[in-house]
Amino acid sequence: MTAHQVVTRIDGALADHYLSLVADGDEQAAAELVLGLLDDGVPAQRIIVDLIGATQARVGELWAANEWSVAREHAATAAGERALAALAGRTPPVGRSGRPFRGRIALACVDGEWHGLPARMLAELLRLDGWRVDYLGASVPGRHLITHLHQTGPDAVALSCMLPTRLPRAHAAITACRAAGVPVIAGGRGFGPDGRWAQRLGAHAWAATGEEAVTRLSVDWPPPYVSDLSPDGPNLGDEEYTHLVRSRPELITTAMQRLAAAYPEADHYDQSQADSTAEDLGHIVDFLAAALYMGEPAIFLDFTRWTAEVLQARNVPPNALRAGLHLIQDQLSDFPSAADLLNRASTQIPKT
Ligand code: B12
Repeated sequence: MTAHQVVTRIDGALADHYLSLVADGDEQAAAELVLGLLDDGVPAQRIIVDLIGATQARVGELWAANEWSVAREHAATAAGERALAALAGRTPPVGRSGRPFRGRIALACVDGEWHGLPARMLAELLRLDGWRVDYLGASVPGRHLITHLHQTGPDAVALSCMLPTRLPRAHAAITACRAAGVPVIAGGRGFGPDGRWAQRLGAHAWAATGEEAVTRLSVDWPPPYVSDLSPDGPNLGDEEYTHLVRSRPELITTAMQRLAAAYPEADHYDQSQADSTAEDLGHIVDFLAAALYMGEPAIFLDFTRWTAEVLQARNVPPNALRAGLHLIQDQLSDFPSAADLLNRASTQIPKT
């Protein structure tokens, strides 16, 4: 593709070219390509969704299939962030054109949620639609979010959660926003298929994509204010959930100490393999805790199924994951729901 070619739509060849730039970590070229598209008249919304967003999804697939290292994924994500920032710099906010804003929105990722780019994309889409957006960034602790609400009095909070493990924190944030009288629109795949967990946590609305959120907020916002949390709310404070959260460090340390006995290949692990294993055990505990909190086995079973595939792509046999599950399960014999879930996860992993 040459610099002077006029491009009016995003097709496969262009997407491949952009992917090759971010694959190379070439932030500058990625940003230039995006600005060139804007100059050629491609709407900013299409660039955000069909190019930057769609490429991120491909980046995820390449990492999961072990074709890309974590470092390469990080560099590509950084290039995507730079391209988005370049685009934002070229499209001034409505307020500067003299037209009034539609309203003001505080947009934040849930505490512990580091997937900032999807939320940043949403921020730009909302801004392009005429909202004043306060983008608070990744991992925003609930108390800081609430302080911000009191200082700025927005019309809505948009809360992003890409990982189900952050749902307990999302619940706390949504509850606090409701108490402050600000309606919440939730989004991100962490809220489950069709956003089914968003409503149970008390969110006023949910949208699958940034564009859907733009439509939702432009046609029927604010929603009728509902002061009570839905009656089938999650098991906040459930004894098993609380135990898992409190004993997380001990569960992982004990599992690591017993690992070589349960899975002899681990005896030869180098430091980085041992670190990855400890990290994976942490994810097992976190997803298990989230599944118990929400009373949703699928949160844990989907995670273990996906982890088995990711490990397989890295030549780690299913038995390694099964051993990890058993090592946690052995420490939870007094916790029937947790033990049952670990058992179910273990039986669904392929034998070889
Ligand atoms: C880049 C990336 C990262 C980067 C994030 C950097 C950054 N600055 O964002 C880093 C390296 C930090 C990362 C870390 C992890 N990641 Co990651 N990551 C990704 C990846 C490849 C891309 C994310 C992205 O930008 N997607 C592009 C956008 C467009 O996706 P989107 O979901 O369609 O976004 C739209 C909607 O979600 C919606 N939306 C988003 N927020 C909101 C909010 C509101 C209010 C509304 C209405 C809508 C809305 O609008 C967006 C725009 O249309 C995805 C794979 C993927 N396919 O998405 C995995 C992915 C999200 N990661 C995953 C995981 C598991 C992890 C880790 C746990 C990995 C690990 N083993 O350590 C950690 C956890 C970190 C943490 N605590 O947050 C999983 C999550 C699985 C799950 N939900 O159970 C995914 C899906 C990979 C997978 N399984 O295929 N990750």
